[in-house]
Amino acid sequence: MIRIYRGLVLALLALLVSPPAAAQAVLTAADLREHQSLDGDWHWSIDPFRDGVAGFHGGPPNPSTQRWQDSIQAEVAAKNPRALFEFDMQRSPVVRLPGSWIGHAPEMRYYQGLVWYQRTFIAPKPAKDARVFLRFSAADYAAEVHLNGKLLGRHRGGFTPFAFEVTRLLRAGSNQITIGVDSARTDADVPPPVTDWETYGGITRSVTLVTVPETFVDDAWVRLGKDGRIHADVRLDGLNAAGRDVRVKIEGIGHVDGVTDAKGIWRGSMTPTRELERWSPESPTLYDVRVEAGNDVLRDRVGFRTIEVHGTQILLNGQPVFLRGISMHEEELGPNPVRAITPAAARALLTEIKFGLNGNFVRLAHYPHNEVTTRMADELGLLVWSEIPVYWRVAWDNPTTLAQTRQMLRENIVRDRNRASIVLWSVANETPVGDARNAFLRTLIADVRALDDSRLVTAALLSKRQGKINTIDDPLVNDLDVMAINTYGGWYSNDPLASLPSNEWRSPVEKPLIFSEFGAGALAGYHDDAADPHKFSEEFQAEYYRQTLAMAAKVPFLAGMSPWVLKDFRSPRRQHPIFQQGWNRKGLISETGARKKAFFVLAEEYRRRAGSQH
Ligand code: GCB
Repeated sequence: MIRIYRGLVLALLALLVSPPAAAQAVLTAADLREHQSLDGDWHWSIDPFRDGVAGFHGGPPNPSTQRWQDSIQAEVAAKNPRALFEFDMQRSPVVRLPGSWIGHAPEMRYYQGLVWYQRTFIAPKPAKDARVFLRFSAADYAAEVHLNGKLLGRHRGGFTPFAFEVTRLLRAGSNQITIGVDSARTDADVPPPVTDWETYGGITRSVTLVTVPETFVDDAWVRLGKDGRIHADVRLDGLNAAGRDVRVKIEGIGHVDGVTDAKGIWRGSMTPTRELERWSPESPTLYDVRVEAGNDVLRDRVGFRTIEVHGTQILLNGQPVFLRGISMHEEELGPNPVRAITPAAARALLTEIKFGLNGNFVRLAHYPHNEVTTRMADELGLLVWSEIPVYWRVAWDNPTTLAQTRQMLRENIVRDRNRASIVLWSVANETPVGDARNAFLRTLIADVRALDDSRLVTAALLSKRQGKINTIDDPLVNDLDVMAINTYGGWYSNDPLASLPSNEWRSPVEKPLIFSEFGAGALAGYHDDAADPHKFSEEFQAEYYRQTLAMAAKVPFLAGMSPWVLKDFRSPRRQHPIFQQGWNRKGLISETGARKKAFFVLAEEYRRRAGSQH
């Protein structure tokens, strides 16, 4: 008993002496900054009972299970015959990161819990006027990070970046980094434990050491306002952040100068000295942008465009645009994806949308995707719907859930608000109407507007159907710029497909609507040429698309669609032994990229719509 008590006191003291830091920097456009990649070979070790986090009585973990110890376990044991380790990170197996652990070994396929990763790296001693941050593009779902035996901090939320300053902790020469990643989620998390997709626990995105000058541009947001001027918000971090000269330069367009306030913040705007080539899917022009402050230069590639709503239309650069889209998960093509999105993997998926389907829009469901993907959308010219995983059953009354969700939303928006491709921020998917839910989502909507007033806010809502009449009766429509509905008549209902076009849609407000989902499953290669084809055949899916598209064509306030879904994706809840085998089969292409019949139906519809748009 006394030992347990002593353990607890020690644990509390340790917390007081070195409180685990929250993520410490935004590091906008970090992927374009000078950095050392820590991707590559890492040792890994599972810890199913979390012995590395706490002892079995709940106190601090026993030294024999502390994976992050700054030691070479075999050397310690060689010198000290009584040393006890119940792990040995340096002799644990090695995998290449980033990539989910579901690909590490067959027994990891459905593992939910804690896994430790460790590697060493050589770093020079940081220059006197430099600062170094350890940045994670994402770790799914919760992470704790240790450098040379010291806890740097923790992060929760598997889809957004976080960074810890390590300037003073780095050793000249060899350094050891250890990360505990825990994929288990509770009802208080977003997303909650039950979803319709694979969790992909682990370090799924790049790890880098980013070097910046002592005072640096931590955040810069540069965009075109509806007034035709370019606006910039800049925030410096460091000892000399206040009263500092700042210059924002746009290649071939001009520059604007200013001085930061006492908090290191400067906001300014400029009239472009030359006609801007506006970014659009047809012409995805990006400009080199430099934000200069003291010794720091932050570089980014930014497109300039406007997006707004007029009545039931969405206007891109002042012109009505119909969003010819598709939804997709973050999962690379191939028989055995591990959520490792390289630029080539992102390009392969987005190219299929842009040039295969004749699309101009992608819904990145159901959580913030890799920054590689949003950059690729900028480059290729695809409008983007970006969302956070407020999905199905969320703990609306739990203040911790709300706080965590707001943090995730902020991290997503701040990471990506320089991406011209992103036009919609979505705050939820298929959440049942109720007071607590409405209040929760309204807080998020207000946050979006405070963080970024230049884009549109949406959410995928549920609708009500009586006979042939579908009504959007969610009070949230009043708060959103664009309404969105997921509709599965004919797939999850027994309606004959031929009856779908006679469905009618009614809206309580004069706003644009997007069909953010509709879809039907089909196993690539399964054909049924009967007049009334069976579900899961390519023919059923193709006919479902024909009829649903005919329904959509009759909705006057429809401004776009992102059917479900580009590619078959892993979903542990989809266990039909013949048709699904752990995959949600609503893809228009199979997991390896084979195009199903419905692909061509949608591609033809989009070709027709693209033609009539000019
Ligand atoms: C939905 C969900 C999506 C599912 C899809 C389906 O409404 O938003 O996450 O995967 O339906 O296939 O049922």
